[in-house]
Amino acid sequence: MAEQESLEFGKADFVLMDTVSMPEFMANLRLRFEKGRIYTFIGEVVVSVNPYKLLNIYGRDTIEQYKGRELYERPPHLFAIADAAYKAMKRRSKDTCIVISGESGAGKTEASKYIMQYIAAITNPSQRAEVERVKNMLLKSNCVLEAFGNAKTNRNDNSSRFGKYMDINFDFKGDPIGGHINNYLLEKSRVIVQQPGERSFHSFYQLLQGGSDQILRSLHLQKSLSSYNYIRVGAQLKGNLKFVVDGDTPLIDNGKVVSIIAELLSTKTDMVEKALLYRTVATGRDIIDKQHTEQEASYGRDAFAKAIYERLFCWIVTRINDIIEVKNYDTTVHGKNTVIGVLDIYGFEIFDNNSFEQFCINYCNEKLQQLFIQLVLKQEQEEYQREGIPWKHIDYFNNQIIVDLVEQQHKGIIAILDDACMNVGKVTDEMFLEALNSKLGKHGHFSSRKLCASDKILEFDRDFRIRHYAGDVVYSVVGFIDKNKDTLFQDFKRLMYNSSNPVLKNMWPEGKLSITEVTKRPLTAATLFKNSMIALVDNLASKEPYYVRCIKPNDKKSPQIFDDERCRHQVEYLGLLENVRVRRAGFAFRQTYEKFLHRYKMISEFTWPNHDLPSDKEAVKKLVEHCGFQDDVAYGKTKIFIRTPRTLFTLEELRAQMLVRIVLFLQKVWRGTL
Ligand code: AOV
Ligand code: MG
Repeated sequence: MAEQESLEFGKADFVLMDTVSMPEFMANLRLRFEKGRIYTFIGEVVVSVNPYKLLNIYGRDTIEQYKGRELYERPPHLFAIADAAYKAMKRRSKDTCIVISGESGAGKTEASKYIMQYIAAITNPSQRAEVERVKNMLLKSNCVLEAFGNAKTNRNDNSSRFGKYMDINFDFKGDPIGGHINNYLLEKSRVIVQQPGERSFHSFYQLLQGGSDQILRSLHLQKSLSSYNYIRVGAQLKGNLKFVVDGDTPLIDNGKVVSIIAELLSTKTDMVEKALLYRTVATGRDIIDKQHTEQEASYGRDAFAKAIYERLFCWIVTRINDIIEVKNYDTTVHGKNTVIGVLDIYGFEIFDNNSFEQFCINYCNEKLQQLFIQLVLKQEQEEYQREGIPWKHIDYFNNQIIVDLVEQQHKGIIAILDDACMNVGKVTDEMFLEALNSKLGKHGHFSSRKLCASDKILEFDRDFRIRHYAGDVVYSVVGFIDKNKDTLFQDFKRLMYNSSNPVLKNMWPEGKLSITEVTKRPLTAATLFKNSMIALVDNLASKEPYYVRCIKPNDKKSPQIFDDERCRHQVEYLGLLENVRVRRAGFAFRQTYEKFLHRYKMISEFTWPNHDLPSDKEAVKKLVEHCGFQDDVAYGKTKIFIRTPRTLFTLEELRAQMLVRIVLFLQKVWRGTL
């Protein structure tokens, strides 16, 4: 547990609470927030409350205070957890990961950046040029990814619209030698449409407002945001690609735009026009060009725009990965290359209108919560088992039931959605909802208005509700089928593959397939996402995890308001109280016998300056009995476990008193006055 700060700042570790109760937890959290102490430990977990103002707690001097120190020696901070993960990696050659969770706007992305900065600051003391280059790239990649992958939402002005997991590789000296970024499902629908009050990705505005006249001219762009349909805030439009209908056939309204698109994509105008208005279909042995309806043409255009942006984003990530990948590291010569992973993903979110994207994002948060539950419990249990100490079970709300509701094979929502998408013939979102209702109607965490007979608005029923671990969310089914199928006509892929720009061509390798070779049933968006989440969780579970649990203090982005109701809700669903209980029901503090002796041996004559007992374990037993703490400890195979924090503080006090006596004694020796 953390070094005690003055009590005026509250308890630095929730484990120190007099009673484990919600009121006491909340009172401590509020007090610390109001005093600018935004971090508090629960053992090795950092609870963070978004301060919504710049705090002077991330500078060089603070970094120095945490470098190489033990977790409980300094006040709670992200740096303490970063240092713990780093030490475990360096001293014990463990792959570790830092999992940052919390709802949208709670401060995950900011926390991940401070953690990266800390790791960069404490490594490479010898200033090796290659390591400096890698560190720079790791740090600077962030702002590029935020430009292209973050956007203003109604919850957060700089909301991550993609998930990010970054591995940092270290050499045997503990210096970063490379890294790798995995990105998860970019919310590409934002390219074409945003909810009221929200914006598209930052990059569009940065380009239009910050791009030089020359760049804008070369891209045929105008500075005014209102010119563009996809990012406008409701104004006159010029220069967008629209379709007009002549009889049944759509025509392109503004031919000039097509030639601009062709120029920018390094392809030919007539080919762009053809891809926009026709699609190639195979009917039996014949291959024909089928003309789009206006609706199909508009769908195709939007799908194309989304796909271009998504592939651009993935291309940027690949480029960054190429630059930061570990090069010339021979493990047979240099020893093991170890990893710290940092996970910063989109947080749980509820909007006025929730769609497929929120469904995926919230499912992802369910997976992470499940991982937290498993690892926090599992780790404790395993530690007690390993050390041969009996374990008392603590009850949790286990959200596995919701994870199953979403991802279970054949029965879960994703399986039902995929089934609907596989149907030949026209499948509507309503039919998908019907299937959900009939298959999941009895599930305790699923409901929909249609299932409630008393509801009068049955006709307009288009939504279903999931009772998530973090709250109820109503999802509109509108668009689920299209977004899950994520169809992009092969004609667009071929168009891009035939671009004379090699970068573009490389982004669209499947464009070389003819219509008869195209996979008829590619994996759906939800299934791809599910698979990537399962792989992510497996990866995290294989590492030693460190947790940061972020809390959003209010919905107004205010540095002053601590909204009790909102905070209590988050404390509840994050399971923080249970976390404290697990920590306390077990043992609040544990340390290897060797380290324990190193720190406290001066408080007993049996161990100071050295002991003559057969083992460190025996010496620790003697010391503990000498101090009278034997009822509050358990002896594991390699570690001593102390139940109550008070014992540890008493030990610390005894140590401090003894240090003073030793110093006084030494002074006397030096002065010759003894
Ligand atoms: P998120 O990552 O958790 O949301 P952010 O890290 O983007 O949330 O934080 C939201 C905003 O809160 C930031 O833009 C800052 O203005 C402020 N903030 C957060 N942490 C700090 C801090 N330590 N110090 C000062 N200001 C802070 V989302 O990406 O929406 O789930 O998808
Ligand atoms: Mg974020």
